[in-house]
Amino acid sequence: LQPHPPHVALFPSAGMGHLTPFLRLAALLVHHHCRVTLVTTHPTVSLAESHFVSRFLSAFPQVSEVQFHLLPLDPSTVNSADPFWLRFEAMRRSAHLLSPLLASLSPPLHALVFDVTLISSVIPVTQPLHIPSYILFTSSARMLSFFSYFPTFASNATHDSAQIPGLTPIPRSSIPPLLLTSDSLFANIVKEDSPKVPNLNGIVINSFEGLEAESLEALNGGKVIQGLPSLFAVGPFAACEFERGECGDQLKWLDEQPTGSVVYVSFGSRTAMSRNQTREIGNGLIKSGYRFLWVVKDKKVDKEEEEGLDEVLGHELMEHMQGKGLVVKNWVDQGEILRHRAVGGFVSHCGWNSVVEAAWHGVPILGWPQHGDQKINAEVVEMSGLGMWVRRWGWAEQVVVKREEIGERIREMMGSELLRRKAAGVKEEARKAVRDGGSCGINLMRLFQEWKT
Ligand code: BUP
Repeated sequence: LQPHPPHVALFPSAGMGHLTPFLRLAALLVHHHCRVTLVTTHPTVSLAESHFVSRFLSAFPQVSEVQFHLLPLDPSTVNSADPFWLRFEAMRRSAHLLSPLLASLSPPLHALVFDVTLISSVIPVTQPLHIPSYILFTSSARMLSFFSYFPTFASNATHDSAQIPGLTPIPRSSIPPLLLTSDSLFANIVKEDSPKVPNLNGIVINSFEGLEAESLEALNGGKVIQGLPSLFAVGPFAACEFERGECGDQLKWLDEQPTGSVVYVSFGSRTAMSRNQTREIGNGLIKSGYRFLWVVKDKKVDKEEEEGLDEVLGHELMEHMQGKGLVVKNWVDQGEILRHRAVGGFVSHCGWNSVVEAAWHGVPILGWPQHGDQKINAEVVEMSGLGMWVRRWGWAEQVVVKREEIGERIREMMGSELLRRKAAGVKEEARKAVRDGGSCGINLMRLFQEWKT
């Protein structure tokens, strides 16, 4: 036990994709005897977030919670209608209110670890209080490279690819479309925050060499930008015990399926597909000939999910799917599903947490990026050997991908012995990273060393 364990506050932003790695990091820090304070914002945008925070706080009574109250946001002053983005902006505009909360914490903080979308609003709070500022970057190291390099890229954004030193070029078609849309909220946040990366004390990331050797090497070698602060790759984060949800029926069904025979399909916590596309996916799954476990989301925010599967999928499709798979509305315990021996492939939007979870379990991915950083993450999936993706499928809502094509690509992924072997190799690397003497422990120790001084 350390005589004076570091006291670290964590300040996540909105959405499960951001909250999940923060709470997994918090669990890791508690495990290493750090004193942890969690800054929470209520009400959360989604129900999934509030359940997750409650479960975490009950599992870790030693973690203190500080509730952060937001100023009201006039949506007409923000160029976005996405509830998660509106929350990001509300948090940015309210960040100065953190100052008295952080100053009153005892013992004083060794570090504040916050979300990437808060860089330019939180640094003015932490600097006068002499609290070292770290971000937990919630996406891939490849995306971090692009984010850090963005000021240079934006100075000549007509290029047909981002040529980041040390990295395989990122084609323009993989860059989040909102970043190429001047005056979008996303573009404005990234324009404001990315030049301030060198002002941070450090960057923590949920990644590891076996998944992202190229980007981690370029970032650590100082190739991407000058003045990048220390990078701590403490991944892979796998689902923790406190996250376990009710999924008895699904596990029972999976238990009855042969090993590697089921394709798991989920597009993450904040992608609502069009009805048309959803029904093509259903028919595509039937055409694939494989058993499936499919999470259907009809609304971006779970609080608004009102209609049942019959309405979303239509009665006819529901009938056709009978006996061929399991369809679940809105949410499953993904950690439990991915670790089940029956699951042989994952059709994923390539949200970063999902990618790392698939890597942890060695489940091959058929990537179908929908928004934001997901194509850049899909490139990582392909480069690492963890899976494949179909570039011509485009962004969500650009085209409706037809059932024949979906079925065919699923068969390709599920039938590929090569993908299975490569994904197993990535899993082995993931497990190596968290073993004694692995990169996760080494980088955590480096971090604790900084927090001690
Ligand atoms: Br949906 C769903 N169960 O049914 P990502 C998600 N998750 O456990 P996102 C479940 O939420 P962005 C479900 O395991 C992962 O840890 C999943 O994060 C879990 O995608 C997390 O994969 C989702 O990063 O966010 O939420 O779309 O793309 O914004 O990072």
